Amino acid sequence: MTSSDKTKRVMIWSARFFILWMTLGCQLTLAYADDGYRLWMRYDPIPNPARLSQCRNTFTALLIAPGSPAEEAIKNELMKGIGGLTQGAIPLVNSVDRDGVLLVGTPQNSPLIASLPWAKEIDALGPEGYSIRSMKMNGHAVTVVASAGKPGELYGSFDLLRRIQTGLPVTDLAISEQPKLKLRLLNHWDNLNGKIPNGYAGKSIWTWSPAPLDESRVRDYARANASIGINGTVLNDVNANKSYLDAKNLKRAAEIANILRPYGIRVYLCAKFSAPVVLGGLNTADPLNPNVIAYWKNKADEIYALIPDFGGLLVKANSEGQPGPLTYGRTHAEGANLLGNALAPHGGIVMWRTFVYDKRGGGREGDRTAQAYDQLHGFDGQFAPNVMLQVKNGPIDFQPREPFNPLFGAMPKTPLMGEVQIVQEYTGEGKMLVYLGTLWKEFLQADTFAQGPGSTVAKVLEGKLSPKKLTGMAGVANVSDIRNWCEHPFAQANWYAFGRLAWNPELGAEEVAREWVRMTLTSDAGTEQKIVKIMMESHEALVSYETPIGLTHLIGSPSHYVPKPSSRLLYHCADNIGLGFDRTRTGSSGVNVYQPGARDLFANLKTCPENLLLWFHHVPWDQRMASGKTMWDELCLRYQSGVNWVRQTRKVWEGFSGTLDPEQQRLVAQLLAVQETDAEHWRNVCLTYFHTFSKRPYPDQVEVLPETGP
Ligand code: BDP
Repeated sequence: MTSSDKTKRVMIWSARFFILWMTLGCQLTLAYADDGYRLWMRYDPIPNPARLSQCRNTFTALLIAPGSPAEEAIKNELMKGIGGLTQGAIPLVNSVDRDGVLLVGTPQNSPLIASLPWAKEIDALGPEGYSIRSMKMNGHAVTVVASAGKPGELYGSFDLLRRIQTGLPVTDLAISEQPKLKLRLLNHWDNLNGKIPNGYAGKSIWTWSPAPLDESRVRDYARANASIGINGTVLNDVNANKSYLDAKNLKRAAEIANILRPYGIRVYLCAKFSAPVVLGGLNTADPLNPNVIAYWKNKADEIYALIPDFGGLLVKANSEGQPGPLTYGRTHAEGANLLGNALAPHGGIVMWRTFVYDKRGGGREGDRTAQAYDQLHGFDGQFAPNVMLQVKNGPIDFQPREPFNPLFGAMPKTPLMGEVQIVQEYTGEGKMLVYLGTLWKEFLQADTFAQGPGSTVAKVLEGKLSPKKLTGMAGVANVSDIRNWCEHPFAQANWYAFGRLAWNPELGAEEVAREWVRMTLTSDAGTEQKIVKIMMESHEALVSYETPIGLTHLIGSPSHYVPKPSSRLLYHCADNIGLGFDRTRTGSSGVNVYQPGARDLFANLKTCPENLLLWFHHVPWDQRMASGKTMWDELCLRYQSGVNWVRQTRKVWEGFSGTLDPEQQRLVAQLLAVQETDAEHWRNVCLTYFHTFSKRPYPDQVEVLPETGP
C-alpha cells in the first residue's frame, strides 16, 4: 500500500468514527422533540379533522369489567390511546347508555358479551383470539371487543388502537382474529452484569438484585410486546450463566414475571446444561443419572413455586463451548427430554436449539451447513411432547442471506420453533437502516418441498403439514435500556415486524412496514410511500454491498460488522477459476440435506436461484449470468449497486427535512452517512480481495478504492 493509500484509509476511518461519535453522542445527551421512547404507541392527536371527528363519535365511553391487573392494563391503554388520539378524556361507564360505547370483555366477566349471539364463535377463537364488531345494543351504536380470555381482550384492544392510528375503518367492523403460532417469543441475549453480547445499543432492561428493577420501563416493554402479540420472553443469553437458576435471581425473574403477566407475557429462562454440577454440586450432569434427574425435578418445583406460569427453558447445548449431553456420551434427545420431563408436570416446555456443530455430534466434515441436520434429523419423533427444537432460519448463522435451514423440511414429527435475529448482528448492527421484514418473509415463504411443492416454512411452523400442539417463532431481541430502545430508529421496525409476523406469518412485509411508518413516523401519504419503499429495498441493498449472489460469512472477528473475506476462504472458496462453495456432488454434497424438490432446484446451476448461486456452486469468473454479464462483472456491479442505493437513499431522506420530526430525521440522516461510508468499505475490501483471484478488470461503473479494512 502506498503512503497516499494509507493516508486515505486513515481519513476514511477518522471520518467514520467522527460521524458515529456525533450520532451516538447526540443521541445520548439531547432531549428530542420525539425521542423514540413511545415506539409505535405514540397516540398523538389524529391530524385529519374529519377522521378525528368520526373517531370521537365512534368512541365516546369505555365499558370494561373492573378488577384484574390484565383488565386494568387494558383499560389504561384504551384510555390513554383513544384519549390521546381523539384529544379527549374517555369516561368509564357501567352500561350501554349512549352511542359510542366501547365494550371490552369476555363471556366470563361481562354478561353483555355472554349474551351475544356469536358467543360460541368467540370461544372458538381461543383465549388469545378476539372478535371486534360494530353493532347496536339497547338501540345505541357500540363497538365490542370480545375474547374468550384476557390475552385476547388485550390483543383485540391493541388491534382497535392500531386501526385508529393507521387510518383504517373504525365503523362497520366484523373482525375475527387468532394467532397462527402459539408461542411468539423474544430471546434476550442479556447477562447478569447488564451487558448484551451482540446488542449494539445499551444495556439490558433487566437488573438483577441488589439493583432495583426499572418497573416502569419493564411495563412499557410489556405494552409494546403485547401490542404486537408477543407472549413470552426469555430473559437471558443462550450462553447461559448458571446463576440465573439460583434462588436470588429466580426471585428477580418472578418480579419481572409479575410485571409482564397482565400483558399476557410469560417468562422463560436459558438453562446451563451443567447446572447440576456447577450450581447443584453434583459430580455429573449426565441426563440419565438419577441424581441429575432429581436435580432438575427439584429445580422445576422451585421455579414454579415462585413463577406459577413460568414458560420453560431454552437450551444451547454442545454448541460453541456450551456443555450438553454429548459431553456425557448421551444424545441431544436424551438431554432435551431430561428437562422436558422435569417441566412437564408444571406445563412448561423446553426449546432445544439446533445451532450445533460440535464435532462430537458427528456429521460431515468441512460443511457447516449440513452439520446440524446430520446431528439431529435422525431424532425426529424421539423428543418428549413438551420439547421443541428451536431452529435458526438458515443453516449457518443469521447471515444477510441464507437458504432456509434444511431441518425445516426434515423433521415432520417434531415441533419446530423458527429462530430469527431481530438484533442486527450481521445486518448492520445499530448503524444501518435495514428492515428485516422482507428477509423473514423470504424465509417463511421458502419451499421445503417436505410434502411436495408449496410446503413452505410458514406451513411447517404453523403445523399445517403435520399438526402440532406446539408452534412458535423466536426472535433475538434488539431491546435495551437506551432511551429509544433499539438505537437505530428503524431498528424499532424490526421489533414491530417480528411480532406481527409471528402472530401471522402470512402478513406481507410491506403492509407491516406501512403500519409501522404510519404509527411511528408520519401520517403524510407521500412521505409514507417513500419511506416504505426505502424499507422494502433496504435488506436487498445490504446483501448487495456485503454478500451478493449467495456469498456468506465474509465478516471479521470478533466484530461481525466489518468485512474480512481473507479470513473466510472456507466459506467463499475463491480461487483462480471462480468463486463459491460447491455443495453439489462434485463438492461437499451438502445440498443433499434438502428434500428432493429443493435439492434438485439448488443443485442444478441452471435452476438455482441466482441470489443463492455462490452458496451452492463454485462458479467460474466468466460464467454468464441472467443479465448476460460475466459473474465477475455482475459481482462488482452488485457491490456498487448496494453503495449507490445508500447514496440515493440519503438524498431521498434529506428531502424529508421539515416533513418528519426534526430529531428523528437528523438522527437517521447521520446514520445513513455512516452506512454509506461502511457500504463503500465493504465494496472496497471485498472486491479488492476477490480481484486478487479473478485478475479481471473492474467494470467502468465500479469505483473501488484500494483499502483492506481495519
Ligand atoms: C452467534 C453469536 C453468538 C451466539 C450464537 C448463538 O455471535 O454470540 O451465542 O450466535 O446463536 O451468531 O448461539
